[in-house]
Amino acid sequence: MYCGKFKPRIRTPRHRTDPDSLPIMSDQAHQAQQGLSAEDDGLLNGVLSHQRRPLAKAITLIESTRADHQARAEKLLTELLPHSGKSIRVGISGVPGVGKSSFIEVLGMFLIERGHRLAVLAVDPSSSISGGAILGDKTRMECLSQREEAFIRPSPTSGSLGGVAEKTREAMLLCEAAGYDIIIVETVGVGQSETAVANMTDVFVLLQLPNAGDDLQAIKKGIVELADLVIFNKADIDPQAADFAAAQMNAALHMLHPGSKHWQPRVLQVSAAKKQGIEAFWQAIEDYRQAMTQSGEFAIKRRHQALAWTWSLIDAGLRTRFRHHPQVRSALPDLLGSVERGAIAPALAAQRLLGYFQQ
Ligand SMILES: Nc1nc2c(ncn2[C@@H]2O[C@H](COP(=O)(O)OP(=O)(O)O)[C@@H](O)[C@H]2O)c(=O)[nH]1
Ligand SMILES: [Mg+2]
Repeated sequence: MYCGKFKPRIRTPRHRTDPDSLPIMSDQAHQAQQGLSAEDDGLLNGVLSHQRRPLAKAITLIESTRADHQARAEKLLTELLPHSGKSIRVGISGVPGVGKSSFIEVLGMFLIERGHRLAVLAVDPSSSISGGAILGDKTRMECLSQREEAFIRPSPTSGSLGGVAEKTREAMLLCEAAGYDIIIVETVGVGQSETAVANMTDVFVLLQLPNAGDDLQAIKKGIVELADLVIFNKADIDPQAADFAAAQMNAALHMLHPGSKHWQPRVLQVSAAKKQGIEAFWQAIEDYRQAMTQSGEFAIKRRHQALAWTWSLIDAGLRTRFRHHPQVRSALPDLLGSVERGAIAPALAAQRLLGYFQQ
């Protein structure tokens, strides 16, 4: 495979790894760091000096369900958090076969040539069931994966609390601390993964095929309402069909999508295979970022996302504790059975179980 279609530009990269630009640790940070083992200290410094291997190891640590690993991961995250946040987080969603991997590969090469560094994370709701069949088979991204400026991480199997995206958010923060200025979170159109990804990214992109069936599915499932950009890929196959689909989607978006005061969702056409429309796509992302930053919405959205994330972790944590509570555990099967048989009202069963939990 030939990996160099975009002509390299002769100009200084904007985001190269310059030792002088790396964060210098404050005394306070040094003190806090005392809590880290020598090994984790190595990981911390490795991540902060933009190395891929320590980053991969740090992500493995946060993905681990072992209690001792989680304690280490928590400390590491605390150290790295102040260095996160300086990126644009792009969610990309679409059904298997729409061309997500192909598009991200081409987009990634385009961005690297403009001096960016990008991390690609996958959220795959199938991974815990099938070992990642939906995304895993084709996430190779051959050209991109050879580049030092790219970090590609397939989906972890689902985390201890069962959420598909549970660890992806933390992985994203680690990637930011490792100097990636563009984070792409890829997901398939299955289950709740789209909402989860839309809730952790700044801009949500829906990749579509230029045929009406695909549009209707997305509209029916309410995904279109999440999208800031709708992209028709494979526009090379039948340009007329792509024009038609784009026009229809435009009309649908005007009806369905409330948009925001400063951004109305856009529809674009691309071809990952022919490397067409990539520059226009990135321009739309830049326009979005500019409009949202100028209006202050960018920061507000991130703050809301952080709060919502905190609550969803609390919800998940409470649920786990609830299920592990000894009295709840022993009473649960009988009470649920009674609810099923109609012998007890759901409200009463819930009230009793919550009562045990409070004891
Ligand atoms: N003609 C054409 N084929 C494409 C385009 N983008 C992707 N494909 C093909 O569509 C298939 C699925 O692409 P892939 O990137 O694996 O899709 P994913 O499952 O969404 O990641 C592959 O055979 C690609 O070569 C495109 O723009 N035009
Ligand atoms: Mg793929």
